Amino acid sequence: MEHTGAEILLECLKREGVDVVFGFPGGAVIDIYDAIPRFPLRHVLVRHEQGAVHAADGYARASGKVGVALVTSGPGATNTVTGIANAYCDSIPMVVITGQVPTPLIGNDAFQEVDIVGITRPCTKHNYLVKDIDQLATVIREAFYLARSGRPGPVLIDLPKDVVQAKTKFVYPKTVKMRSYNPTIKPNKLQVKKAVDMFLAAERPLFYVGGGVISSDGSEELAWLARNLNIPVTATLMGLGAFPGDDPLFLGMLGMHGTYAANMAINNCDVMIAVGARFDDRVTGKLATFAPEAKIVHVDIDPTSIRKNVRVDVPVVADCREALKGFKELVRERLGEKDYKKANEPWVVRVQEWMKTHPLTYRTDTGCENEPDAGKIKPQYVVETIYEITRGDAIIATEVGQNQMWAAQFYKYNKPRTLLTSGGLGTMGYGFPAAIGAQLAFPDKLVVDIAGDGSIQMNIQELITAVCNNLPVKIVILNNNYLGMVRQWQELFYAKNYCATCMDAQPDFVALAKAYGAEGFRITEPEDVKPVLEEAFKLPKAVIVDVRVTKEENVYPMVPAGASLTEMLLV
Ligand SMILES: Cc1ncc(C[n+]2csc(CCOP(=O)(O)OP(=O)(O)O)c2C)c(N)n1
Repeated sequence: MEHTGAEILLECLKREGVDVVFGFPGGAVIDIYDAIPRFPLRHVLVRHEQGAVHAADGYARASGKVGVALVTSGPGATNTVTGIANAYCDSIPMVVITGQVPTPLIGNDAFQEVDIVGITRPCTKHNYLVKDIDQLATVIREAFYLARSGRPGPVLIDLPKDVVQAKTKFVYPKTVKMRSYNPTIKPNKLQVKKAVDMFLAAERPLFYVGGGVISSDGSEELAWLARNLNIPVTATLMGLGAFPGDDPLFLGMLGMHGTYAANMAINNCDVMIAVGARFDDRVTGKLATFAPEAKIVHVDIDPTSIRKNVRVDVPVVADCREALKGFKELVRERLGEKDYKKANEPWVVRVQEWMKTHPLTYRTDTGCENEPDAGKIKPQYVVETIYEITRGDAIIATEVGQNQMWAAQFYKYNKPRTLLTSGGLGTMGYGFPAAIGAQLAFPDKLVVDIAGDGSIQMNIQELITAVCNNLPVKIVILNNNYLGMVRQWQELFYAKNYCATCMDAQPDFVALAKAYGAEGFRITEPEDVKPVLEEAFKLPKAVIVDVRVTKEENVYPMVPAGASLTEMLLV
């Protein structure tokens, strides 16, 4: 029996274990939509294609599975580019299926034609234009394999309309054979030994961990090593949750808005064990002065990441979990040699002293002398309260800006996959659709998007997606009437020239929530923060909480761009 391209696509999705697809229809994919009701697949109709890709991304980050988005050709496809680039920067497994004009029309400036394969070449792990229906099943199988294996990432499949309509026999390839693609999963034993020798001999070792620990499910191995050897841990924004945020060995985030203790530890460590992190400029600050005393072990599944930004003494190319497992096995054998825990104690004491003398904190006066009518609520207090209410047992998504940094600093992520945030690209408008994706993956979990008043407006249209799918996502807007993070830079480095960052003209977020069929609350007094958030979190529906916070609050510590990590501006 023969099947259409549309049926083959949907059958392949079923076999890949896909249970939800985020999408938006159009002429080039109408045949796929015609077939969807015949398959056991939940299709979530978003209101903008960017929302579809971010939702697929949030679903993937929260669940560890491949997220899937389906859109039409032309503008449907171009609307996905930001979401694809976002997933690419953060190594998130995703398959994006775009419709394309029929093959005979490709290159003819046909209606709704764009070269999406060309456009997304630099921001996909791989992409395909399927010209022959007999290749379709193989391409889909490969696409999922590529998206989830090695360094994960987004893969795009462009499907011309005639291929979707054509018919052929369905053959699902049993295995994937790609000669040129063979990620190294197991670490080289010699390199593992060199690394272990190096950090066991260290006096001031430090783990610097990133998203690779989370995506490889390496957290348990990391915790075992850190605790058995007494090695402090700092994480990137993407790495938050890889190691329990409330563990005494955890120093918080490092880098531009990292903690004093983390940045000082970087500056003073003698061996740095970097795992699944890529030495991004927001983390390193001035490269020439980064970790000046440290020998560096760098574990990454992507060999091109190693030595890209910093000199590395011991490269370990492997899946992070496999590498950590390798370290653990060797360390276990050598635990009797010396009391490593005790040996590292003076260093841990020193690091913890930095935590005590310079904890994450904020001023409790409003600091807004020029704005007597400014809110009295501190945004950091709101994040702390969210943590207090949820006891860390929520999935937190964030937008981008100050809200994101406060969410990173003042909420403790004790488990992996509980923070969904746009790390590499820094995409305003990411958090809310990502929260929708996470809520679909975990219908019974509390999912909260910590938002800024600017960012939330970038994909606010997805509120109706949440409402009509009964997704009780909560949005907490830290409403400072500013594009706060840019305003902070203008204040500190551009003589307070607040050009184009004031957001005084705003929608009524409470009325807006209600217009979409969601619930809305506004908080203007500090004493209302806890009870109103508690009430909002209990409601079994989507909610916006508009919290009027102090307007000119800054995120501290701050390392000015290009400065050394020790040159922190403190509260
Ligand atoms: C799509 C996009 N456009 C512009 C920026 C630049 N940018 C970074 S943070 C920021 C301000 C965000 O303001 P808001 O969402 O209100 O959050 P706040 O910083 O006030 O918490 C801007 C404009 C961005 N990151 N993403």
